[in-house]
Amino acid sequence: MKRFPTLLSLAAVVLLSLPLIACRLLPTVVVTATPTAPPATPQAMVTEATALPPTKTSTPVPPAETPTQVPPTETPTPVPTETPVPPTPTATFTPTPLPPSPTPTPHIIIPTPIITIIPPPSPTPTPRIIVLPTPIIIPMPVTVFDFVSKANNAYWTSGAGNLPWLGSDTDNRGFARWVNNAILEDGSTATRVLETHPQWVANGFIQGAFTEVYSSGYVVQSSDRFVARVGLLQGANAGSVVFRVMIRPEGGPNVWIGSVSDTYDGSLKTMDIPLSPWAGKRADFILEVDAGPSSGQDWAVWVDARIVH
Ligand SMILES: [Ca+2]
Repeated sequence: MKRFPTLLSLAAVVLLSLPLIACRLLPTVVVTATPTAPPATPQAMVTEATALPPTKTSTPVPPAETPTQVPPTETPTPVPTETPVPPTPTATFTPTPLPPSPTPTPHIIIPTPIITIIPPPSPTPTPRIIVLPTPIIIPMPVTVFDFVSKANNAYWTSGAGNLPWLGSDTDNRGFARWVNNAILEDGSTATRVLETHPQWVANGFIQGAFTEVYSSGYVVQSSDRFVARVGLLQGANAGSVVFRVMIRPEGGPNVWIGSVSDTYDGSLKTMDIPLSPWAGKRADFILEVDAGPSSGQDWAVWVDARIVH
């Protein structure tokens, strides 16, 4: 008796499953059947079966299946369509056609000269170009006759008559002599001077006739001059004299051509006398010193006396 309820249960399950299967096949059919009686529990059925004989008409109605709710259809999210990126144009390399190669020109090979550069020696400084001013050419005068160095050949006289050459500084007739390394009134020293002291009297004088100029054959040139520097020796404080020069040209007359006075003033005097008036003539000269009112300390000297050309 226990197997029978089990078979019934299986049959009930199959019956109940049929609508479900039908619903699967027909999803839109909704079953609205309402059960007429509540299902009996197996225990009750067992109890009823015990009390009443089972009938085949009392087939329990399977419970209505709760309609299956169809899940809402999910709205598909629109997928943004990607904007197509235009393809980047690819740089295309177009090869530049090469110019046609020129016709090769025949080369003329000229041999290059070999230049050897000789470096200057380093220690030698760069030479400078010094521009000098235009020189002023002053012709040095040529000495035609030197009265100082030829004084020994002159004829010396004074108011007392002829005087010896290389007189003595103690001769009161006057005297003529050379003085070497003479210290002059201006403090300078001359290698050799001609001292001519007049006679030791007031207005005394001394003369030297340089006839050698004439006897040497000298002829005056137009550019000749007589030049001299005269003065007193150092210490001749009371000295005061006059230097004079005479030309004695051929055929005369004799002429005093120059004179210069000097006192002990610390400076020498100069004479520069042109001889052009006697150009072309032979001549000689006389040098004279006058004492003036006093002959005291008339230590008169010719530092330089020359005819220059
Ligand atoms: Ca004097």
